[in-house]
Amino acid sequence: IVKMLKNKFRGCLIGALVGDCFGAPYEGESISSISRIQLQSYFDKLEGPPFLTPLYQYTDDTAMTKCIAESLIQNNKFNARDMAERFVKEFFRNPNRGYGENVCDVFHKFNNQNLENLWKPAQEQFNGSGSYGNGGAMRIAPISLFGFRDYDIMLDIVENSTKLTHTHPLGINGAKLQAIAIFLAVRSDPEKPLDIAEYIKELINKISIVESRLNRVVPSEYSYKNQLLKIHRLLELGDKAVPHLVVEKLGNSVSAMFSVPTAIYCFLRAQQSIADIETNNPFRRTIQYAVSLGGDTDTIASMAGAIAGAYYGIDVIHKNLQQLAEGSDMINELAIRLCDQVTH
Ligand code: R7I
Ligand code: MG
Ligand code: MG
Ligand code: MG
Repeated sequence: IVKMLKNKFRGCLIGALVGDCFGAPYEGESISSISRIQLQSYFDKLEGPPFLTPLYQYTDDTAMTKCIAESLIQNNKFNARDMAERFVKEFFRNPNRGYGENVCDVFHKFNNQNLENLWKPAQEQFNGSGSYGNGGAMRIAPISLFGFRDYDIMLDIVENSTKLTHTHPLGINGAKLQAIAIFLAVRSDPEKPLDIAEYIKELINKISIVESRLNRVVPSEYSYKNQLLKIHRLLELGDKAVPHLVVEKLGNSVSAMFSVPTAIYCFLRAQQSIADIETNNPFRRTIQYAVSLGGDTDTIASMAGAIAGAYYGIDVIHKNLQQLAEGSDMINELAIRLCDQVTH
């Protein structure tokens, strides 16, 4: 059981890394400009015989995921100051990892104010409404793993770690939804076919409770529960839910509301074959499909990859993809240490 858990932890964090690294080259492309044929050969080539290529660089998604994992491992609990310090250090060590346009202001304030008020810089974003970007959700995987034994503690850490940069309720709840999706995937047996209806039902139950506690009014069309219901309907359409329709219904943007449910859809859709994607590997299918939707491809592929990796385990991820991703040894090590921590 511990071995299976370790494989799932590694699958989750490496899945997030691989989605980030191989989705990044397409970030910001519109769905219409992405050729499905070209994407098929991109992944065929990556999984084929070795060829000379620099490593595929990870972006802010992984840089911040790494900070969270390291902070949890070092402190064996959530430590807001330590986590913020790691975000800042990491950002200034390499600010060119494609960070969100506005989150950089938070890092500069942390730096200038010597982390005096940990919560204020994020609250001040967007004239005080806080960011609803997917920057909280994109980095959440280590928290689902760390909190895998205690759901309530896990959700608490998700909330507080997200609030260091994102205080808009949609940003926070998007991070919670992504964390719950991983949490459930870790707990599902990959030897049995995933009960998709049950998985969505469980997500809806849990996110409904989260959304009922909203302490700020948001327009009713911005409901994660509604997005999950759309996922259900789209899945029933199978290949008739063409990529354009999926993007129209679920989105592919840098906002949490229009990217986290999309990532969950990618994971679920890839349980079955998908038109124009030729592979028997459900992990590859997940990220290739995520990238094919365009928009925030690194982040959506990373979030979908984290869920898929948490469900199937590390062995589903093609060795080449692991080897060609920058930082895979480091991320692998973090996953193993997180697993040791929760099993000891
Ligand atoms: O959320 P964040 O960390 O960005 C993550 C994304 C991922 O795709 C990464 O791969 C990276 O490319 O960036 O960074 P933020 O700057 O907080 O939010 C990202 C963007 O979301 C902002 O630049 C805005 O365009 C948009 N956004 C908002 N726009 C209007 N009003 C977020 N919150 C708001 C808002 O309240
Ligand atoms: Mg990125
Ligand atoms: Mg970017
Ligand atoms: Mg992105």
